[in-house]
Amino acid sequence: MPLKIALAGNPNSGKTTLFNALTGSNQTVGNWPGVTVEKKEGKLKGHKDVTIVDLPGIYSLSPYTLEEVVSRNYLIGEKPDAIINIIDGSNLERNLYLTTQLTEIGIPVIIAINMMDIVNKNGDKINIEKLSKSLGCEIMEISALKRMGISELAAQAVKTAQNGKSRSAKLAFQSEIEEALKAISGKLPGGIAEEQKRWYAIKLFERDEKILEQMTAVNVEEIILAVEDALDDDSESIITNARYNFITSIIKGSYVKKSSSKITTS
Ligand code: BGO
Repeated sequence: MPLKIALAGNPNSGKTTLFNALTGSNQTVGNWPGVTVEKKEGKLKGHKDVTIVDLPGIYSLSPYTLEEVVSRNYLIGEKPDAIINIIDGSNLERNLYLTTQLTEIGIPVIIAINMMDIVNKNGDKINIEKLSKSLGCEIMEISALKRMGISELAAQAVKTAQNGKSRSAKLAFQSEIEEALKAISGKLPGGIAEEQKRWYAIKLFERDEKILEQMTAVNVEEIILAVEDALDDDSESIITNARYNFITSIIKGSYVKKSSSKITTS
């Protein structure tokens, strides 16, 4: 059965280097529908029936840049069989912000921690087992530049895509928000796949302009206002802060920076 695997990550995470390593010279370049953002696809080396779709480099799945909109429209609309989320291991905290969103859209995610040559050289330590547990995803360590761990990543990505099951998101928001998301989910129009309901509910809670335009008949303003009142913040910041708090808590348990453990004498 043909499989599609999307490659997603922050700009400068090494996505192009990884895409080239996974596909070799077997690539086609075009544009995403209706926009002049480049779309690259390629067959996974050694797997004629597996297509890797390179998404634009993004920091988030918000509706504010063309790249983010293209990426999320593809992920939500086309539902690839899996996502390889490449993250820069030397910049773990910042890169995980996107990860917390990719794991919410009902598609299996494999995380490829890139730049491991730099992480190792710096003497930093990532506890992969703990991080994997906290995020609910398989994690592979790679260096796209040094071509390290690429075949293992490819094999795991195919396996995950074939299996087809996404695990549920590990980020649980505080109870007021979870209750609001539940109430919003109950108001979603018919025809939305079960595994995508949480993503849509979060976007509506954030008053995502693109999703509000799509769902003009859904009125969730009262639900949002009640939470904003209770937590004394606007709904978009409430979600953003919760993501950063989650990331801080999991980094604490799974990442040790060598330099931070040194005792300074100055
Ligand atoms: C330059 N390890 C190391 N050390 N570097 C890596 C790795 C890795 O595993 N993977 C990628 N890089 P892109 P996006 C560069 O271009 O694939 C490097 O934006 C330079 N260029 O080589 O382009 C990669 O597609 C001059 O570095 O990322 C590239 O996600 C000096 O990370 C950069 C130093 O990779 C971004 C680096 C003229």
